[in-house]
Amino acid sequence: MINYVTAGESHGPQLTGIITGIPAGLKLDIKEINDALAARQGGFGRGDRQKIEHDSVEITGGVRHDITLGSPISLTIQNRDYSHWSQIMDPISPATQSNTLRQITRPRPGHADLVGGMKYGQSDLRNVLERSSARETAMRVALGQICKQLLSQLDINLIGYVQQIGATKIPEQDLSVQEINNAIEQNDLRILDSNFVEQIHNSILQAKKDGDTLGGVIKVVVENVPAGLGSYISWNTKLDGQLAGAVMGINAMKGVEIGDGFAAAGKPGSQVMDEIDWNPNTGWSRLTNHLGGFEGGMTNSMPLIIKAAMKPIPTLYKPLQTVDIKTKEKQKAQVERSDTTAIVPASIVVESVVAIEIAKAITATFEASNLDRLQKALHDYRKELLQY
Ligand code: EPS
Repeated sequence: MINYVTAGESHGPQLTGIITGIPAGLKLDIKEINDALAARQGGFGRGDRQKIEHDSVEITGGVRHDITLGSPISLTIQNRDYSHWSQIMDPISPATQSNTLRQITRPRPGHADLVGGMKYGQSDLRNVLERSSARETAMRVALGQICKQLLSQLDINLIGYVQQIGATKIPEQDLSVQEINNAIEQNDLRILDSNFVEQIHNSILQAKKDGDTLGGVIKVVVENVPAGLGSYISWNTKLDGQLAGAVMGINAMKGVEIGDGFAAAGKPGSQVMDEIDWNPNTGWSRLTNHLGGFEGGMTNSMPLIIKAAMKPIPTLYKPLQTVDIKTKEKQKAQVERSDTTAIVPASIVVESVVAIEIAKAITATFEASNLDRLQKALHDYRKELLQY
């Protein structure tokens, strides 16, 4: 079964990730992983940090001649910015006056700063900021893209894109993963309709001028997932619950929806349930997909639709009120270099964690030591479902 852990601070030497449970025999496309890392760095509204970084992954275990071995896969991504922070973020040298400069004592509302300091007993909130920073999501993307490549070998494809930035909502279209991919590649906002680009660029520029930030909504579509992943038998085996937890576990997420989500709550059942259909060639399906591909915590063979609401970034250049943790004086919050919006990068992060959770469910359901065997097991299972 797939499991993973990441380590590393935002301005420390590097990010490290280890993922277990990836079958042996998967050919990894490192360029594809690096392309996703580059995409996560991009998008309109990013700050100056991304001019310094050039994220690319180094594989240090679990892979030989670009084929996975079935053993834990370990990855690293260098933080180039560490060269500017090597004294302050030195993991080994004891603290001195000169290497503890740039302390943070004025917590930013909405950031982990204050509560993290209280919980871990930190007098320099940098010790919180460094790990709570969304820099860590670079590694989740690298790990998630390995899972995306595994899913693609099982004919399961997915994509994350941006549905709303600030108050601007992009009208929805019923498109395949490939069509979504083609549409969002046309602009630097990962939105379906490039006609909105100028308006959104202006709103991001305005927010930046105002010292403010913007959030948004991300949508992930997963195609060709077989029915029956997850289970109704216990709350903690429901796959929609696991997905929601993983998505909410991404920095700044404040809401997760499956299918019509909150909108379904206000409609009569007749407009929400997806009527059942059967065809001798394609098997079971639903006439609509309001429930986003889930019934009873299990996939039902319709595309999975997962949405995530991201709050605006809490670091404001026009800071809000806070209280200095040392002097207890009312102050303006610390201003740190940051992004105006990170909704575009977050869409790749959400896609990546969704890929991990689906891959996790598949490798927990079928024998997955080896890719050929897993492919065969899934093929047989799909055939069996067709004959149900
Ligand atoms: C972040 C603050 C900024 C972002 C960072 C997340 O970093 P810095 O303080 O170094 O400018 O750029 O995101 C990344 C570094 C990244 O790679 O996504 C924060 O406080 O969460």
